[in-house]
Amino acid sequence: MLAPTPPVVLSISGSDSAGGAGAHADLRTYAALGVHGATALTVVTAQDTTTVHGAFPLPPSFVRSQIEAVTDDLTVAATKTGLLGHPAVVRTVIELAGSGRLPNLVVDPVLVDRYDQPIVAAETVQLYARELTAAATVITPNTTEAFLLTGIEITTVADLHAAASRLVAAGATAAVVKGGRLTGDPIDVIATRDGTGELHSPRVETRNDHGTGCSFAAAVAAGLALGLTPLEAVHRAKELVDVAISAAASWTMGSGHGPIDQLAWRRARREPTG
Ligand code: PXL
Repeated sequence: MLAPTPPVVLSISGSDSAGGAGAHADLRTYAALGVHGATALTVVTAQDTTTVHGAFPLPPSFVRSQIEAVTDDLTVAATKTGLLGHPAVVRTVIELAGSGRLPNLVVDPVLVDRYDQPIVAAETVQLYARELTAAATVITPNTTEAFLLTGIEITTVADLHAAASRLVAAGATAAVVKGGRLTGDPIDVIATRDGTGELHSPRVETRNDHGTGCSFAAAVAAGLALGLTPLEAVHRAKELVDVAISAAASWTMGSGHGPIDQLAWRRARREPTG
């Protein structure tokens, strides 16, 4: 039987030596959703589940070479950006997106670490706020990143709505502001030109949450590549991440924040229930 060719999604993201986040999380998400993942690596990190011991940015010109190698040959249906780091890499993405080479661009603005400390230069943040947001089909900041991009301090659900709307006003087709760090059950807010809506999920008690944001954005990109609308892709991405967090909740991998089980989503759809 002839198998159909899967759509290709390109991740422009960093590598996590412990396999929890970055390109590693993206590729497991693509495998779970049945799309082919290609990568342009931006930064190679030496990290375990507790600490980032070092980060080695690849030369911006070589990041560009990887993107061009992939897009010159493969038909890319969607692109996801994670940790871009250097402003020159952000400029490259803005330029190539403007020329139509990076369709269905999902921007996960990786600007701070899990302790909210900045991990990129101020110039990188400005480029995201002024130009990359406008190029995005979907942008997926957490509350701190949304503050850096919009200037709106987020402490309430109403603030999530305001920040998501602001990002759409700035030119994104859709924006999801992830409110997981607010107290109570996690609420994310999605804004499109049609208005805003909320996505609710139960809070799962687990240390294993590394790569959650990467996986969410990757799942959105995969959904767009498969022909879903931004709203549909976001809802399915949220489902995938919820299933992946629950499935890995009791894993004991390393002494810190372990990975989530993106492939559980695929298993759940294959195994008969009841
Ligand atoms: O989760 C954000 C993130 C993205 N990309 C890389 C990372 C991390 C967090 O550690 O290492 C490569």
